Amino acid sequence: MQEPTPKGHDLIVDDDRTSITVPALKQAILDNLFYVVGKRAEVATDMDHFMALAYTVRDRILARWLTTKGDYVKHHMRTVHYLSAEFLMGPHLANNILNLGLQEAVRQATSELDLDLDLLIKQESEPGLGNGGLGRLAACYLDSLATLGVPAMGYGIRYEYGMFHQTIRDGWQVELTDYWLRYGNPWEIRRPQADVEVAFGGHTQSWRDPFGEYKVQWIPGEVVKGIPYDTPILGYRSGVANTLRLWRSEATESFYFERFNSGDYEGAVGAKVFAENISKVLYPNDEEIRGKELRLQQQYFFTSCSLQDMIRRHQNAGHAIENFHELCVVQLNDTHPSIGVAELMRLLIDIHGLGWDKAWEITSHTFNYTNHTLLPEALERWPLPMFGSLLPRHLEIIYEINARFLSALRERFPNDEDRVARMSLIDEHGERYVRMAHLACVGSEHINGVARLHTELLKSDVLHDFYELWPEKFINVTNGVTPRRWLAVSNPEQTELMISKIGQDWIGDLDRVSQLERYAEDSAFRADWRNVQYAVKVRLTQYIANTTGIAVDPKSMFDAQVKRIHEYKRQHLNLLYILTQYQRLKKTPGLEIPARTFLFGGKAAPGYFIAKLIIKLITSVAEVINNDPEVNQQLKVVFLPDYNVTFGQLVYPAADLSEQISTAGKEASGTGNMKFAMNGALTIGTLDGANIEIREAVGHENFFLFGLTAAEVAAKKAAGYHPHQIYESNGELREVIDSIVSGQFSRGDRNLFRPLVDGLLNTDPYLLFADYQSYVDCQDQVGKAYSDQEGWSKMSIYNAARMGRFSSDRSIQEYCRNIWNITRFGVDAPQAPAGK
Ligand code: 8GP
Repeated sequence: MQEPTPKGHDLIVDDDRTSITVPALKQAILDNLFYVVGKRAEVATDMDHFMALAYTVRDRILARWLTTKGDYVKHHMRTVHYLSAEFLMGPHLANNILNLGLQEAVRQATSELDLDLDLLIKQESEPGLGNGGLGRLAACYLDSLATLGVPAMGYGIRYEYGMFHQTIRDGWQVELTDYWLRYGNPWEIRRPQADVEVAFGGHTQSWRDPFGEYKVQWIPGEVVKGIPYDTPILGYRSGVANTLRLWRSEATESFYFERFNSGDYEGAVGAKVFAENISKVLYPNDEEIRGKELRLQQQYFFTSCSLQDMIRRHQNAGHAIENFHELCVVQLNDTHPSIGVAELMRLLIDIHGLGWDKAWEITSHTFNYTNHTLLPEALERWPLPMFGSLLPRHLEIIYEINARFLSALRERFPNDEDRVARMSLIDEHGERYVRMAHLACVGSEHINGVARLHTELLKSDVLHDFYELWPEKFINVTNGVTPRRWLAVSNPEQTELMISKIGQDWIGDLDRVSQLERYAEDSAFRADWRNVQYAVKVRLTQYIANTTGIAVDPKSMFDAQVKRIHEYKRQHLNLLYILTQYQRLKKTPGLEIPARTFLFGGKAAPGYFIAKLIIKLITSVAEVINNDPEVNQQLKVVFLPDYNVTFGQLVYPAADLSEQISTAGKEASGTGNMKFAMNGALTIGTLDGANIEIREAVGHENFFLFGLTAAEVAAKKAAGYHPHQIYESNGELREVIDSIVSGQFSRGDRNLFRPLVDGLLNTDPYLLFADYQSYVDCQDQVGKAYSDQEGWSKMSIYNAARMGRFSSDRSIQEYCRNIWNITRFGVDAPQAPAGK
């Protein structure tokens, strides 16, 4: 074997760790099985073989990874640091095989070893280190950053327990812990030599140094260690592999032993528990987390680790601290890492000795903030006493930032103390809070929303005062999703058909998918399109049968709503239509409607009672309808338990109809809407989030629109909304609501669903009743349209062909151009081999 040389392309040595010939891959799988997994082939399990294959693939990424890192340093490239409390990566194996261009070779090698590649792929437990949209967006963005060759690094937390697993017992959601690391994680590399220390609690001391300069020292109460775990993020055929660096918290030996040696055993154990708890578990809340100290510890922990790491790498590369913001740009994925603004100030002033003004210049040119929600209750704020006792030095810094900010504000808007109070970093109405969104706004160069409407609503409403002060900071970047995972990996059947007509360039450049448009008018292609769709539906049908025991008909329309369960997303509006159809069928047996299978999937935050009750109502309605022979040939309702990325990969390709039915003005963007449409599903949706832009792109005639606009919603609420009147005046709605209350779906229990129904009748904050008739009419139109299969296929193809804009590659290019000021892409790294 040749000795690898330490530089650039020469790192690729054609040996059994890098060669991609089929015999070499076979040999490598066997070698890894024996030497890394420690098993003989005769006794190896599917999991052992998965591990051996994963190491084989990782070996083929490593040269690209190390070369990429080296190139970024060598060329002094401006680098994006994407800070996110969540990265919902999904399983890596199939995606890495695709991005390496090794699909055919690996399939051949495994089959010659008598291994079933699809079965091995299924062994991988997904790292569920996120709740939903925000975490999955971070993962799509990492894929695009590497594909485009943007110098970038993801930073987050290596939660030991990720998003809980959901099972359904007696129709209710039950949460089980997710120990995703049980069998080990073949993708990550622990780097203990790059550890950092993070302090908490204690107090500060200040003094004047001999030159009269004001100095502060933080004497912490606890110190913990952050250990980085690195995962390579390979671009699609780009030759680039960026890094996702996740931090694990551990006890520092010194703190532990100090207490141990002085006989304070409890204290020693306590310090260890404190430290290890920080990265123990992901909070399973998708929008709102209130006052949880551990959550603030997590946020500060990973943000501080990441900033210290960035500074160290910056200085190790020979750069002066004063130039930090020229080479390092930070994107704050929501307010979760926004404590970084105060932390970078602390590091620059207290540790690196810069003055306030220079430190502020650097800080305010380093950060950018993405907002992901319009729900006012989801804007993070921390009770001041808790914040001050956990981060005393940061509170002082925030006070100082605030004092300077407010005095500038008073100069600009004299005699407007209401405005000052509204914009202050400290909420002083009653109990005092630190407002994290305000800290992010003040400390960031750019602030962005995630769809056009969302950004407009930030400007006009949620962050209106900041927009008036700094209009130039606000920018829109509509979300996107990666066509690699969400089309090429998850829908091989459709991908194959598309490649046969328009080649494969669209996988790396989704604008090219528009070439598919001309096939919409080709009836032979439409027939192929339907056959592919049918095959994909059969795949999901088998899965549904295996997991839920429910038999669904792949010829029925698959109508899917998969996303977190939340009142504003209105899974219960979908239910109201299902029940309307149910009542109609009961009244008029044999009513001509196309058979439909309603698919639901999604988790409810464990403490969110109404969301859990919505799940119970879905499963209860499913039980009644699926077992009613009068209707169950035409209607089926399925709740798919434990919805996650892996599962999404099965559902998006199989859907005919995508439900995007949030109350207008509530869904910041949505990204599931994009995944469905790319896979050829038609959307029924409101003018909310990115639906608006999707409808513009695919054409109004290829989208089922209903409901009030955001402006109409606001006007209706302002005028006084009376859902009870709608209930009184709409016969079908009244029957549906009465049937729920009657106990028809709760074995006679008239109280079970009362909290849900009473909420709708009395306040209905998400305007289900106001949109009910419009939704029902629109759904009836959908049914009619589906009966015309030729017409439906045309619309489906137009949807798939016009989704180029919603690739996360486009979003990332916009971030590079409009926010990060990154113009240099790519590295010297060797390109991935050609091939499928
Ligand atoms: C989500 C938004 O609800 C969704 O519309 C958007 O597409 C997605 O972010 C990506 O931009 N927001 C969250 O997931 C969110 O706020 N999660 C926080 C609790 C973590």
